[in-house]
Amino acid sequence: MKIALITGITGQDGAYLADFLLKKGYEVHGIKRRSSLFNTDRIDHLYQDPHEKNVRFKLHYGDLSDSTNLIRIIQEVQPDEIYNLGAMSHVKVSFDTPEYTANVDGLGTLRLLEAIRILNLTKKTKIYQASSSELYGSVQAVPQSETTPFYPRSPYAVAKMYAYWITVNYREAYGMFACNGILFNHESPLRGETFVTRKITRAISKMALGLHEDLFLGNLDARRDWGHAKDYVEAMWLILQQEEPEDYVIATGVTTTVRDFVRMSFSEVGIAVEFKGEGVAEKGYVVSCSNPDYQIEIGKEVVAVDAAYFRPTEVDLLIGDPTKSNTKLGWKPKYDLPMLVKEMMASDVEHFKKEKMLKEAGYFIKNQFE
Ligand code: NDP
Ligand code: GDR
Repeated sequence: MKIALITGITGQDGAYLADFLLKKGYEVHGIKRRSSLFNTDRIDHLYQDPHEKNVRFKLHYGDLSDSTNLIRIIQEVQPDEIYNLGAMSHVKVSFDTPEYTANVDGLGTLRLLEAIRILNLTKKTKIYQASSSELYGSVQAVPQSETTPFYPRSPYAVAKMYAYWITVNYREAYGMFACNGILFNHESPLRGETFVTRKITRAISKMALGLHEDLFLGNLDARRDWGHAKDYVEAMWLILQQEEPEDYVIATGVTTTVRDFVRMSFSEVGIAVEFKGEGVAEKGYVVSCSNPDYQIEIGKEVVAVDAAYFRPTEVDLLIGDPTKSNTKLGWKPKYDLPMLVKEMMASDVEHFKKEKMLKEAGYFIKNQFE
């Protein structure tokens, strides 16, 4: 039985990857951070009582900023494969916490690579590094491929650039099976709630159900190559199953503006929205509603721009060239963007329908101190 260790197992990708590897027959270990509230919602369905026999899913407390902790866990687990998904992954937040982001997203990768080296596991343990399309930053060429030059535009991207190159360096210096997956944006119903796609699908679901009024966003012109996390974790695994360790772009090859993502999400609940105005004065208005389940006033302003969500330096356009992963890995995404939006909207509508029912039945506790 192969053994995998996943950092960032409580995140969106960690949850999908853990599920994927368990189905492949792996023993899966994950590193979770200590938190004052439970932070394992996304993986609770995978939990196995440690008192049972043949437990194949185990969690360890740890942190990418703590070398000795990482060395101890890797020594204990003796993994065949490490997937380094742990990171402070929010680009905008990295401008507020640049040093912490560099420590975890940049040096965290170094700590793992060094742990493998110190423990003499360089020939046994393969490592996948979660690199990002944010490395391309300021557009040098499109579509972006494995050979497009990097120009990072945020503390997050600069930290990930260090992680990218230290992974390449350990591969070349010590012959380690260390690979970068340069993944373009990927989303799902499990996406963190402050990333733009999930922020949009949550707000629109609430609006349609009469639970919420408006949606404030930043740059509506930004274009992203959005795929589904479920497809992307399969690519991570494929990258570590190859004969030779290499770096791969994982993308759909299609790019869409934030504005169009908003339109597509509204249309899932039968609402058509038109945008008027420019820059910070741009707003979205309801022009029609064809779904009788949802009552929304025609002409209502439902989207507005708030400059607070602008980034000091923005990444305007991402569109990946997945030729290498399509041909060498045989990887092809099963989801396109309309399917992704449909799934995210259906999941959020379902969630907020339950919340609405609880609220109406008087079970919704707003403030436990009231
Ligand atoms: P999430 O933000 O959903 O998950 C991040 C995970 O990292 C969480 O489990 C989080 O723990 C954990 N983490 C944060 N800080 C630390 C730390 N100091 N030590 C250990 N673990 C930590 O991200 P995604 O699942 O979306 O992304 C996975 C990885 O892929 C990240 O590295 C991200 O930067 C990268 N990436 C993501 C893309 C995307 O579009 N989703 C695209 C390209 C790259 P907790 O739950 O406790 O916060
Ligand atoms: P990104 O994702 O920065 O690409 O990083 P995010 O969803 O945060 O932003 C995408 C684009 O939307 C614009 N935007 C907004 N973004 C947020 N979060 N909130 C808003 O209100 C808003 N309005 C407009 C942004 O300016 C941006 O252009 C994600 C993360 O998962 C990274 O970890 C990963 O490396 C990259 O994707 C690839």
